[in-house]
Amino acid sequence: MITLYTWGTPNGRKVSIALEEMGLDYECVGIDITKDDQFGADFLKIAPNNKIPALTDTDGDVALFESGAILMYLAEKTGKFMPAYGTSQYWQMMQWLMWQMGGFGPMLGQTHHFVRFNPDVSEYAANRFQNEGKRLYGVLDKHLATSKYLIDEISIADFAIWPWASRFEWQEIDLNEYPNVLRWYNELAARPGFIEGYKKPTDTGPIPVA
Ligand SMILES: N[C@@H](CCC(=O)N[C@@H](CS)C(=O)NCC(=O)O)C(=O)O
Repeated sequence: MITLYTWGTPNGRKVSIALEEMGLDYECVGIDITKDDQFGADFLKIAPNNKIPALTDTDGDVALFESGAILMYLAEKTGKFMPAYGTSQYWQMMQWLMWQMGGFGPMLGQTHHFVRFNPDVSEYAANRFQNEGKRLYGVLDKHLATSKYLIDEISIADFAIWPWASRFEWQEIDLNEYPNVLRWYNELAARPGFIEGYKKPTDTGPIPVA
């Protein structure tokens, strides 16, 4: 049995979208990070970094945190959404997954703090993270001008990046300025796996439309 410990955030939705797209059975446990559930003793045993998402799988006695590691585990388990190890497509996929984990997620997460939630605390920080966010959207747009997905086929790299783009309103990003991102974003937003995965652990309303 797979259990996903999650909350309705981009990092959490990466994994619920992957589970839906892969057609795996799973149960969801809501970890309300606005109420400090992530510091509960039982959760910390699975996720000592006190952040969602985390996942356990009784098939293999697995307990994992870090969304990138969880996506790779699920792709390996199912043989879906990840090219064969060692192929050039595998390394291209890995490159974009790492780009998300090291840049698109962390930088946009800071944009949420300094542009949306605390716009007055530091003009320097707000400008720095918003400019970096725009630069990253530009990189993504340029790549998607010649590639349908992050690699030739839809992969866990798309599952990792898309939920961060779905917060474009919080980031004060106009997706119409990034037409290739918009095309990719809308196509994925219409997939049943994305629609269902976006609702976990509780339905917070429809996917934002740009
Ligand atoms: N690198 C981690 C980041 C996870 C993360 O930042 N989770 C946030 C929600 S999106 C969280 O649980 N925050 C609670 C806290 O920092 O106490 C991953 O990709 O899994």
